[in-house]
Amino acid sequence: MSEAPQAASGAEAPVRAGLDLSTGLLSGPEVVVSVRRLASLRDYVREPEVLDTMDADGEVYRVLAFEPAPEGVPGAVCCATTVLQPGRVGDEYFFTRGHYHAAEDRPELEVVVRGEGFLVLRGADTAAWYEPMLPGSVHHVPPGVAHRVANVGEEPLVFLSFWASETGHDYVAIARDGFGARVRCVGGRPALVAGP
Ligand code: M6P
Ligand code: ZN
Repeated sequence: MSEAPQAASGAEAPVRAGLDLSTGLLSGPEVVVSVRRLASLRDYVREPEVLDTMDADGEVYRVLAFEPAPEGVPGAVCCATTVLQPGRVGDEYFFTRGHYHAAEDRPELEVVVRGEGFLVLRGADTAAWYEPMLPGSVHHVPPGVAHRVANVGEEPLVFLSFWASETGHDYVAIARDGFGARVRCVGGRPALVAGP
């Protein structure tokens, strides 16, 4: 029979962040919450005039981030929970802005806790493609690949992301050029549709 593990002697270190394994939500004194509301996505959606008829203050997604080192500074692994609400602007499903990494050689990992989504990916010289996101699915975003998530289900999409602290976010190219494709409802089903 194995013996019970002995407690190590010395001072107890505080837990810096906690993950609720059933909901996927991160919490703790170092977790920073950012909320993104509909109005801030006006320049990103296909039909801004439809967005103008909706609740500008409505929450589209929030990010609960635990970043042990500041963005751009090497030395830590960061993680975040993203909670992306269900909904559409016209036929376009709610989505995260999407970004390249400032450090082009840095990848990212996404793990889905709950909901259904499309992980939309594109390289600087490649057309967009996607991976379906389902509870438990794990997605590797290779270096140099822009990534955006759309919620194609009827409940909040909750996923965890992991990246190195030196990675950095670069929003400029996506804000200007988009992904060249959008996740839209076509005949009652989600599809990645090419177009600006
Ligand atoms: C995931 C990660 C984060 C990102 C967030 C929201 O949690 O990729 O790094 O910040 O999604 O996406 P965006 O920054 O593109 O709005
Ligand atoms: Zn990223």
